Amino acid sequence: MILSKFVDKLPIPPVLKPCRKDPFHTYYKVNMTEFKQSLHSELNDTTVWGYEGSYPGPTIEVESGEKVFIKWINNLPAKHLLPVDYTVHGAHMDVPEVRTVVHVHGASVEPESDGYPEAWFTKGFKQVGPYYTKKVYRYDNYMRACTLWYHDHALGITRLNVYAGLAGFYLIRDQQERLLNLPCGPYEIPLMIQDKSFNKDGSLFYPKQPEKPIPQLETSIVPEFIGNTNLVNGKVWPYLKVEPRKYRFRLLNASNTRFYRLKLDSGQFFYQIGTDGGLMEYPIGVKEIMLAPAERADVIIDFTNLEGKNIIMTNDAPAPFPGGASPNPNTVGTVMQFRVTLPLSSIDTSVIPSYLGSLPKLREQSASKIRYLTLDDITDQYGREWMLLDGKRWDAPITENPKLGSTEIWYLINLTTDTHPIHIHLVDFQILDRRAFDVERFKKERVIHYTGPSIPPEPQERGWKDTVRANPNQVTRIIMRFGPYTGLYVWHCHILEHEDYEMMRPFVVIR
Ligand SMILES: [Cu+2]
Repeated sequence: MILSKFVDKLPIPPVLKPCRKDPFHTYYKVNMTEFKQSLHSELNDTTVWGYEGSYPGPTIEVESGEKVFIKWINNLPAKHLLPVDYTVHGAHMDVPEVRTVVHVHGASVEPESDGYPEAWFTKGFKQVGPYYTKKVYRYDNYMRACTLWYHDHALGITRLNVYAGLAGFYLIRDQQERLLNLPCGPYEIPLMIQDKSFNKDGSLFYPKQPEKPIPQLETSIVPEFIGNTNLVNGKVWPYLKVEPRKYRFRLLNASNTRFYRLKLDSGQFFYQIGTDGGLMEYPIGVKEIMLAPAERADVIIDFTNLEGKNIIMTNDAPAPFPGGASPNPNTVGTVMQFRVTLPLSSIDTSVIPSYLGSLPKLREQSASKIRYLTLDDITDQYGREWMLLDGKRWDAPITENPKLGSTEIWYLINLTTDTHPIHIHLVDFQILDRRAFDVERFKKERVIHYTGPSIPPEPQERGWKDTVRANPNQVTRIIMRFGPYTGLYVWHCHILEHEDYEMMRPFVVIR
């Protein structure tokens, strides 16, 4: 059964209300529960997990510099909604099946509040992971305005917890951004894009086995999850009625594995104004936006003079990326529809500024350490594909130990055939370049022989990033400065099926 497109209105997640707010701090409580929600009007209501009874979770909006405390509360059932693979690290039979820990993706946060994968907790904090330290997380939000998101990060079941619905937006605002007069209020809308598949009864489908099942195992992790529908803000193929004016959209790819290359079927431009870490220096007009899992793009779409038009946002990124099949235009090649059918309620005085603000550039010469880190593809004891970072498993001793305040360049040497979105907690980085190299020779000699010129980051990536696409056959170089906190964090591939199966490493910032 193929669900009809554009029959459901785009939901817009509510903005979370604080329990307390005074000039010095803001306090929120966020409950995780299981409930039923309509994800498409032709489907029975679907059992999902969400924050504060909402999937996606409510949007958390904070001001730059605001001190925010959040008590994340697990009120989920003891049995997981989706098939758990007990052979995966941290998800063995010795831990409770349902564990949660929340990470605000892209935020610079003290280590105790960053959502370390082994700092999980169960319902009522009855059981906690070995790295659990506290109930109430603290967010200093000293970063500039940017589009972040929060999601679950529990070791070994992140893919299942996020797929079940545990994700929401976290927006930081500031005065500099306000002065730019960007589209705001009802004309600023977050769009969380995800792929999912459904069983006939409307329940979420997540595979128990890969395409070639592992006979020894009842349930096995899959090397990637590719759904057959697209959802935006928790609805399959929704529509949004818009006025003939400019809108600002915060685009987020919150899928487990699927990459999106978004276009508008009207052929019109997206005016991209921001990357993962906030505003770019100048807006750029682009016909397509590429988003790997966890990447964001802050864009303006101008519907002025398009009264009566229907515009479809499409996707033509192969899945898995880049070697997989192209999406069927009738299904996952479609994302959502904009209908320019609302009357103009007031004159559009918002602008697409020609200049957004200065961006300091991190200089290569300022780096005190260079790390060469491979992305590897090997095979586990069951013959399953096994992706590692620098040939090491999650519980191998820590090898990345940057000094507080120091600048480092990381060479991400991709020896696999997939693009991996590499995410580093705590810091924003800049992409220096990508460069083709001889993979086979590297595997033999462990030396990089470049086979092509250095390719600068795409214009869409020229800003602060926290997730970078490391493409196959390329060395991707990023530069970042570690701080302002010391302590234990993680870096990992954001394909959640990879992250859950060892493609994640701890790192420690030392004094
Ligand atoms: Cu990966």
